[in-house]
Amino acid sequence: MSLPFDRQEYLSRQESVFSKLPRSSLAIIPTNDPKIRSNDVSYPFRANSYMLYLCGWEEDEGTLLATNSSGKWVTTLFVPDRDTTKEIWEGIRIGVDGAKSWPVDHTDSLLSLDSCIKELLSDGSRVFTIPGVSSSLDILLDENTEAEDLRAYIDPIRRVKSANEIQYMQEAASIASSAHEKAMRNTRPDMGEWEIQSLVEGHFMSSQSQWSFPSIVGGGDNATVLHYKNNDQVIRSGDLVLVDAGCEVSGYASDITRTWPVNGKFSQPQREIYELVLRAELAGIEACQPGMPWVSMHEAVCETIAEGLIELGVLNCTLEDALGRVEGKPGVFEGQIRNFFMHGTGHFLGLDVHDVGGGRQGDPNSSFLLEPGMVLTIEPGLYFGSWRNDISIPERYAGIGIRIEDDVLVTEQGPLVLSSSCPKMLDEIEQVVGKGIHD
Ligand SMILES: [Mn+2]
Repeated sequence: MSLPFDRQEYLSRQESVFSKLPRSSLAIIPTNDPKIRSNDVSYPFRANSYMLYLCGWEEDEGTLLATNSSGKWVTTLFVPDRDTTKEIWEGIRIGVDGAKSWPVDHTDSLLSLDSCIKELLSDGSRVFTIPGVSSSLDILLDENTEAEDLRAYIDPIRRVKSANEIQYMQEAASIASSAHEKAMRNTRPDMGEWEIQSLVEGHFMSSQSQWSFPSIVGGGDNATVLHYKNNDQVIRSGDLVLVDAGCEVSGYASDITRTWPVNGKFSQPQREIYELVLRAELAGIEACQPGMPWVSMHEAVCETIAEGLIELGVLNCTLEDALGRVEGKPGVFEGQIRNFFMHGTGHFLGLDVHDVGGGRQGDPNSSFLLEPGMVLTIEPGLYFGSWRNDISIPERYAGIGIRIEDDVLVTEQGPLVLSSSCPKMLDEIEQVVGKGIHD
């Protein structure tokens, strides 16, 4: 089997991380624990992203250990032993010998991991690990030492993608763009949300990909529930459908949202809100410039939405009241726009769909600047749930939920939209919806 990256790329990632740790320390990177769904059926296994990042080990057990006792970092990958009885049922394992072709210095049996860790701990080395991933490792470390969080050293490195990583992310964005377009082309009134889901996810599967998070397919009011997941309602003519779905290529995620009218024609009120969300999204993308603060996209989006909601008469207040800036907290807005746009503008994207290294816009701890190689989503939305009884929802827009989300790479020349092949403009969408497949 071949790994997504060559040996050198993994080794240079390891070097970037480990060279920042104190000498005479120990780093332990576990993979996820397998999870039982019920009785003897497990959830499909997905390796931990830190493990994939540092050495590409995908099997459902394994731990990477890095030690530095003589001034040089040495890595050992502990993996399950070959076991014919288990392999008859579950497939051939890579095993200790097979794992030697992974980008590590040594391999060893997982059975010797605990005693090896205990021995290394006995000299009082500082220990770094990813907490909350493997419960048995957490217990072992808790009993023997005070482990420190390795994520602080890896996350800033994972934040900036290499050319090879960007290639996989472009592929994931292209597959998800086609999946959305395919679903648009085959949408008709009175379709079930699940049927649209099957068009999107069927395309992922036929492209040898899989979802990077459970797909959201919400018709009408269901689009106003941010993490709607039932996908079990029929969508009537006159309603919009919101589809938030993405896939993975070699572990790298895409995450795209489009909203379209199931009968192929936006009503006037739907058009008004769609145009505003689109304007905000384009302003957010434009703000993805190298050297700009992480909060700049959220600022641009919120300002556009506040102005637009005032223009449409949804808000009857000053721009400042609509935004409700919080002194000393750039990128934090608590004004009336939050009744209708209640989430962040986006997040980093990578091996995790909500990738590490950022935090949400408005988080005062996220004060870094954008750099070429960062990939993030821009995803403003407006939600007028007719079921909301805590705020007043304008009659004209009741039942409308619209979000538009693209995957954006920051380059020296400015933003590059990886999901640009997915229809987004109003007339493009009206031309595509319900028109059948043209691959
Ligand atoms: Mn997203």
